[in-house]
Parts: sequence; structure tokens; C-alpha cells
Amino acid sequence: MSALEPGDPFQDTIAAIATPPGEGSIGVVRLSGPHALEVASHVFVSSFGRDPRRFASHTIHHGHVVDSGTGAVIDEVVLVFMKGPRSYTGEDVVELQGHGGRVSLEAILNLTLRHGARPALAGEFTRRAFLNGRLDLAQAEAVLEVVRARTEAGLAAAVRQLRGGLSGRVEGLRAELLSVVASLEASVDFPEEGFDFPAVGELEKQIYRIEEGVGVLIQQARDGRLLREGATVVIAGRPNVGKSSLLNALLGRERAIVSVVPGTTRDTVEEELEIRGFPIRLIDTAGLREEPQDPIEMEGLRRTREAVGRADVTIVVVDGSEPIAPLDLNAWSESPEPRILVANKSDLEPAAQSAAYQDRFGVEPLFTSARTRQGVEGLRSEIGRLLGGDAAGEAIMMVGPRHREALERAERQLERARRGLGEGISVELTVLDVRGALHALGEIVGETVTEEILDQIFRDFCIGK
Ligand SMILES: Nc1nc2c(ncn2[C@@H]2O[C@H](COP(=O)(O)OP(=O)(O)OP(=O)(O)O)[C@@H](O)[C@H]2O)c(=O)[nH]1
Ligand SMILES: [Mg+2]
Repeated sequence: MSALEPGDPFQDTIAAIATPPGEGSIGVVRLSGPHALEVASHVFVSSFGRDPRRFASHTIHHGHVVDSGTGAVIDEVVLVFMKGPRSYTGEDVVELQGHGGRVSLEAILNLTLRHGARPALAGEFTRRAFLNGRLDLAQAEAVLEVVRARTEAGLAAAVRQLRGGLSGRVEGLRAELLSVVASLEASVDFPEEGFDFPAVGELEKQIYRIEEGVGVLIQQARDGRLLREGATVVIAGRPNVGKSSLLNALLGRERAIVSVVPGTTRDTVEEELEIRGFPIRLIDTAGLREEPQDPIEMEGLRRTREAVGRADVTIVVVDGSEPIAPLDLNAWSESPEPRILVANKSDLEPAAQSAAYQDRFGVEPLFTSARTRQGVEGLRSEIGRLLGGDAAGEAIMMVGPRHREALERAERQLERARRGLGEGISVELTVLDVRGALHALGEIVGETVTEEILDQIFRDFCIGK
């Protein structure tokens, strides 16, 4: 047995099963740390009698994991060695790739623990990659986004972030801010040079440009959220206008019950679909009515309002073959932006023209027929457009809630700094605000970040990542 002692948390060697639980065609136990190869040498027996301690970096070896205590062969494996810093964590990494059974993987893991490794914490491999400078923080977080991506567009955005897309933008803004700080501090240190007005105007403009850059990223945070969590699209309107029929038409299958009886849908009906790369939760609701007849209808109505309340986009449907009713106008005015007005049943004789809708609702409707599918593609594109164009667009980045909060803080401080400059308050105070903004942006890439933030971020990772 080895005499390795777990010591300094960043000097010790960690181990974890890196593949998901359950049966797989392979399963991987991963080791990282200065003694990774040493630990492996106690559990791995090469088929060619080689000593693992002499393995060259980036080589693969066939052999068996053997319990040296009992001589029992645990599994036939392939050992991969990646010497730091050219590895995921930046440290020496060994992967033992076995047959993927839970019992054998746990036995391999336990053996490595017996020989001096320590069980890895959630996200600890990625955390080490960050601490060793292999990834900045935004990139480390992108690892989780890649794993969790729900659509191809979401994956593409996560990979862009992993490759430094967000970090590059933030670094660019930080560099500009640093030059602002330098100019401001120069004026404090050398007051005799004077701080003349053109220079102030120039700095205000420069700060404003940086604010705009931050604003763009905040907007992308919204798109990023939609990509990660999916967007909620709610279909609302008075009874019998064809809400359920439209849900079915958008899905391309008969999911919700459709009938001539008003009040068919009493509960909300949810389905998943994808529009332009955005994962969408499409919700059909009970028709909005003036006076619910019974407790079930009341509850249905409550659920409808609740769904509309959390919608990213609301589709308000009216029956185009009937005159515009007060309830239609209510449904419209109760729905928050962004919303789409749809006049359904366009296969029937229209009761009102575009101009009449424009007059009453303030917008022209999209004419659809859930029956013939006419206009349904147009509705789909309109949903995509309102969600922010094209999820596959190069511009969208996975700006997560943590980034968004830091960006908003930076934006507020920049605005205060800029106003302060304009109002002629002391340069020292302005410098404080600009430095505050710099700090907030630094949190995104992990330049300025606390242990607590790191704990929070990596807690969401699985063990072995
Ligand atoms: N002609 C025509 N009829 C339609 C169209 N869409 C729906 N209908 C009919 O309208 C009636 C009501 O449709 P539903 O989809 O159940 O309407 P709803 O808005 O979900 O109704 P509730 O669930 O009762 O609120 C059914 O008889 C449908 O066949 C359409 O585009 N054209
Ligand atoms: Mg319905």
C-alpha cells in the first residue's frame, strides 16, 4: 500500500467516476493531481509488464486493474496518461477506462482511494482547470452548459462560450475600462497638468461606449436564458376560437382535445417543441371567460392567468369568422408584451378586415387556419422572431444569471461614473465607480472572484466533471 498522505488541497490527487451512473459501454475513473500516475501504478497492471510510473505523456496502455491486497482482477482497462499542464485540469491526469459497470467502477475508484487518492468534490476537476489557468471562469461554467444543452443551437452557444467567446468580449471591455482608469488617475496624480473639458467629454463618450457594450451582453443574457431553460409560449383567448387546434397544428399532431363545445380545455396543456433552435414549452390554456360557471372553471382561469403571467411570448387567438368581441379585447389587454394577435379560422368567411383589428387592437393580426394549416408557418416564424431572431445566430452567447448580475452592476456603476464626470464631481469618486465596474466584469472571467462564488458555481457540477 502506498504511503501517500492527502495534504494541501491543491497538492493532493483526486479521483472520481467520470461517466454517468448505470450501465455504459465504457466507464471511466479519472485521477488528477501530482500523484496520479503513482496512484495508478498501485492499481494498474500493464499487459506488457511496463511500469506505469515511466509512461510517457499522452499515451494509452492496455492492462488490468488488480487489487494488490487480494490479487483479484477487477476489470480489463485502458489507461490514458496526460501529463500536466497539457491536460484538462492542468495537472497530471490518468483515466482508467473500464467496462462500464457500476460495481467494477466503484471497485476501481475504491482501490485508487486506498492508494492515496481522495474522492473529488462536485466540479473539482473543472475547478482545478480554472485554478490552474486552463479555463477562465466563464469557460468553466460553459462546461456545464455544454453538458446541459437542450438544442443544437444551445450547444453551439455553449461551445462558443467554452472557446472564450464571452470571455473575449468581457476582456475587451475591461481593457477599455483600464485605459479610462489610467486617464482618470493621471489627472488625480498630476493635477497641475489640468483636467480640461475636452478630455472629460472624451472620457464620458468612452464610458458610454463601454456601457453600450455591457448593455449588449445583458440583452444576450436574456437570449442565453431562453436557450438554456427554454422559452414559454402561451396560447390564450376566449373559448372556442381554436387555441387547442393551433397547439396541435404547431406540434403537427393531435395532442389537445378539440371540440365544438366552448370550454373544452379546462386545464393547461403543455408540450415541448423547438422553434429556430429555441426549446419551447408551448402551453394551451382554458378559454378566458367573463363568468366562470363552477370551481373547475375558476381554477382553469386562474391557471390560464398564471401561465400568461410567466409567458415569454403570448399568442392571443380570436375567431376570425366572428365579430370582434369584448372578451377578445380583454384577452389582448391582459396579455403582456411580447404578444401576437392571431385571427384563426381564416378558411371561413372573415367577419372583420385587418383595418378593423388595427383599429380595435392597435395591431394587424396574423391570419391562420388551424384546419388547413394556412398561416401556421408564419406564426412559427413570428414566435422565433419575438424570441430574439435566430438561436443559431453567432451573436447569442450563454450569458448566465451570474454574469447578468455582474453586468448589471457594472452598468450601474459606469452610468454613475459618467454622470459624475458630467456633473463635475470629484475625480476620485469617479475612479471608485469605474474600478467597481472593472471589478464586476472581472468576476465574470474569474479575475476577481471569491471562494464563495466558486463554491456556488461548482456545486452544480457533477462529481467527476
Ligand atoms: N373552420 C375552422 N374551424 C376551426 C379552426 N380551428 C378550430 N376550429 C374549430 O373550432 C372549434 C373549437 O376549437 P378548439 O381548438 O377546441 O378551440 P379552443 O379555443 O381550444 O376552445 P376551448 O378549449 O373551449 O377554449 C372546433 O370545432 C374546431 O374544429 C379553423 O382554423 N377553421
Ligand atoms: Mg381548447
